[in-house]
Amino acid sequence: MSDHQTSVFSQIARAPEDPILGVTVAYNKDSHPSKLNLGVGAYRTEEGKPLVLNVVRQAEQKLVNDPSRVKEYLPIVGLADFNKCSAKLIFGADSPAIHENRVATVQCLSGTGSLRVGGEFLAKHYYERTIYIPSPTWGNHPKVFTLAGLSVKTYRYYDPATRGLDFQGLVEDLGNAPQGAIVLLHACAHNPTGVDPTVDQWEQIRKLMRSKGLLPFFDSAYQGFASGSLDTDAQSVRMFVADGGECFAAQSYAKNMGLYAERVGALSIVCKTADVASRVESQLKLVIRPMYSNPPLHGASIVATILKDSNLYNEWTVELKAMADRIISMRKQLLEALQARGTPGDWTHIIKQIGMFTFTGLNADQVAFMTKEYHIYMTSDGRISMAGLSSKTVPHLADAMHAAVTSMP
Ligand code: KET
Repeated sequence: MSDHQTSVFSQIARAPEDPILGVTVAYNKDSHPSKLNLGVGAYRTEEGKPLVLNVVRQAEQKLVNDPSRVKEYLPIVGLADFNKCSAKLIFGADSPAIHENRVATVQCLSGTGSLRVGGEFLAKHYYERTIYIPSPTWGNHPKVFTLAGLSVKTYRYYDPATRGLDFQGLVEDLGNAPQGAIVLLHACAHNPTGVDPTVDQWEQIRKLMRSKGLLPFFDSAYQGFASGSLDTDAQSVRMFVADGGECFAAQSYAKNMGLYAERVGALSIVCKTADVASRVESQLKLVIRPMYSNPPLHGASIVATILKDSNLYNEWTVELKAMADRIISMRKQLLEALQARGTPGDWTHIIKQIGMFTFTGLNADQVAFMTKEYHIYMTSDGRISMAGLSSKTVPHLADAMHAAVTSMP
């Protein structure tokens, strides 16, 4: 029975806010003057302002001044220059895989879109539809891959007792994975833990995975943000490409170029031969066309302009290093502030962890307390975006952490 007063959706349940982006929604509703958003991984300046990189401004100016530019559709795979430069950025300009035309690269909607297109491709064309993701991992990973049609399992990654890598657990779990299973790896600056394998451990992971035919799928959302060097942060990926084996890489320019809202990223699939790569690319087009047809032009043009021009590229590396260094200095300041307050516990993991986030070890109740009493917003797993912190706000955060730890141990 239907009547015109009743919506066909009247039975619909209200969905919860996203665990990460919902933190910003709650923050925006708070009118307290000293509120602080340390939820989403977005870089802010010492003044607490979003940053548009100088090289991005310059590239945009160049684009605006070029009257030959038009707004025609891009090809399904995106901007050719952007794809070429993106592959070079992650695999290295001298990568044999690139020179041998064994890499299929498609422009996608930032890191998330690249993961989703890669996931859909695998669900359609790969024989083992299980993907292993680290525990814990970025909260969107299980949703992206499940909706893509893969079956998601986890492998041990982080040990809360040592606040470090559970290397033995990782090796055991990947060792027990079925032959051919897909393995999601964070290329660097693991989110949310800030804990990365050492080069030696990467080598062991690589050998184990290759011996079992496990398929590596790298998520590279923070290249340059971990060490401040684009090459150092791509080392894990390059080790897996150097052995001649196959590998997936999803790149995002949201963080390292500050292009969050432009939604610009790339999916690369390194194949054994050029012939396979070109057939893979032809099938990627069949995934993309019915999903969003073809990608947007503006962000990709900015990235290509910067990556093609050696002056802009060099300037970018300097600006990127400055962002990475500011985060490292926030780590030092926060640790010192907690030590100065005599906050119970060992907090040295704050300076040992890498990348945008500190995985504090604070529990959900302590986080809720800090939000209620101090108007500090962060994800309930105790993750703090260090990029949202400044010298001015460190004392406020340290006060809140101290109170949370001492009043609700
Ligand atoms: N991978 C990882 C590991 C990641 O942390 C993010 C974003 C992405 C991919 C996707 O980013 P994109 O904007 O699609 O290029 N992480 C931050 C923002 C978010 O959750 O969307 C975050 O963890 O705060």
